[in-house]
Amino acid sequence: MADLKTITDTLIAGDDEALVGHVRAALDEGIPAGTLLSEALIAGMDVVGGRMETGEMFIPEVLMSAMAMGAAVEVLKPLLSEDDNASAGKVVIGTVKGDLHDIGKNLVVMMMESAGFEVTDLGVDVEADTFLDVIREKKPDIVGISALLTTTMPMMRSTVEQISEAGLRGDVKIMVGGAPVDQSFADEIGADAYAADAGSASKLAKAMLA
Ligand code: B1M
Repeated sequence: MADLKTITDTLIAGDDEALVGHVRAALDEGIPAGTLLSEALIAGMDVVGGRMETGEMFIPEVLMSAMAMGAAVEVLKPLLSEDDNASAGKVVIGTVKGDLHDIGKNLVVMMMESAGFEVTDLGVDVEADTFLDVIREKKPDIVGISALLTTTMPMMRSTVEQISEAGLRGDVKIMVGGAPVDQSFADEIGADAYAADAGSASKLAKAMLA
């Protein structure tokens, strides 16, 4: 019997194989994928974050938890899809320059793809120039920018500024997100939208283009 606490503990321990086994078992027992994601996995990453802050966990251990999280998300991915798969629009997304965090951004990609968006994922540590080049090339409806560090939030601001300075601001809507970002920061830097989590990011993206 796989319970949420076992899953959280296994994620914190960074044991990817055991975690995938527990997640599969929990799904077999009828626990919904969304519950596993939010109440066991994301909750576990929050514990990891707290331990990282207090020095109880170090970067290599945090990375193992992050890798285990990625493996578990792969199992959940097909089950988290939304069904109304009309072609919803084009999205270009990336984590800003200087920031290597991608778990949350990858969840946003997953939810947007499953909601029918064609997503170009630029990965992490993305220069503003790369956003500009890809906006020109792909002509997306929405540009998504993620930042997980307070120290990379200024890069988010500067990326938005550079999109404006390049004369591309009228062509795209900009959505921002990531743990340190909030609505007031999004307003301050002139983004069109802020989403607190992957589910609301995909819903908001649909609403923005409706
Ligand atoms: Co980092 N890290 N980390 N880390 N890390 C945090 C963010 C931190 C809060 C931990 C802590 O101290 N408590 C802290 C930041 C403090 C701050 O800025 N004030 C921190 C730090 C300090 C660092 C380093 C500087 C540590 C060091 O080297 N001394 C370093 C920086 C490296 C760099 O980026 N240059 C670093 C490194 C790393 C690892 C590489 C080890 C690893 C990342 C692995 C990876 O991503 N592949 C890592 C991890 C795993 C974390 C924590 C523990 C977990 C992040 C995560 O994946 N959360 C994190 C603590 C925490 O968040 N509790 C921490 C789960 C994820 C599902 O949530 O990313 O918030 P989140 O995404 C959510 C929403 O934010 C939203 O939707 C997602 C899903 O619902 N969202 C969007 C995200 N992007 C969005 C975009 C949108 C819309 C919504 O629209 C476009």
